[in-house]
Amino acid sequence: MKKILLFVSLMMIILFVVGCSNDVAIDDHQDESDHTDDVHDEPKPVAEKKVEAPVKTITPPAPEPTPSQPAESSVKEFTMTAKQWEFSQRELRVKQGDTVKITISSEDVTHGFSVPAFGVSERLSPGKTEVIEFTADKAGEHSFFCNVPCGSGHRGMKGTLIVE
Ligand SMILES: [Cu+2]
Repeated sequence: MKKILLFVSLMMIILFVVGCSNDVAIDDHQDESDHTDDVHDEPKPVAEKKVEAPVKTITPPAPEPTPSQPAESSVKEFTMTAKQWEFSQRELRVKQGDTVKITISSEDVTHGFSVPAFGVSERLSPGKTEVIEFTADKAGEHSFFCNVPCGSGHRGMKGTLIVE
């Protein structure tokens, strides 16, 4: 008797497991209601379409050339004259690293041409042309002036060398 009971319950269990796993409607395991399989089957939730947002690739701006590597240096030539009491050019503009070449002469008395920032100090004797050359390796605004006393307007003989 015991064996039969065991067998029957075993069968029940197997049926139950099979019925559930196969999703096959077995009357025993269905509700008393008249639900048909179709109704019973819940519509599978439609898998949400993953709309992938367009990936925004943010390109970092190209690194600027390092300031320690100045662009091509070149020779910047200037021709100037000195006279009482001014230089023919009050502003010279160059790029850092440029070679500055200044051809300069005096039109009257002895003058001087000095750019302390670059160790330039030239005496300009009348009738003589001097060529001054140096490397503008320091950025900034550097003053140049006459450093030979030449009269009442001597102090006004000055200008600016701009190194960018
Ligand atoms: Cu002077």
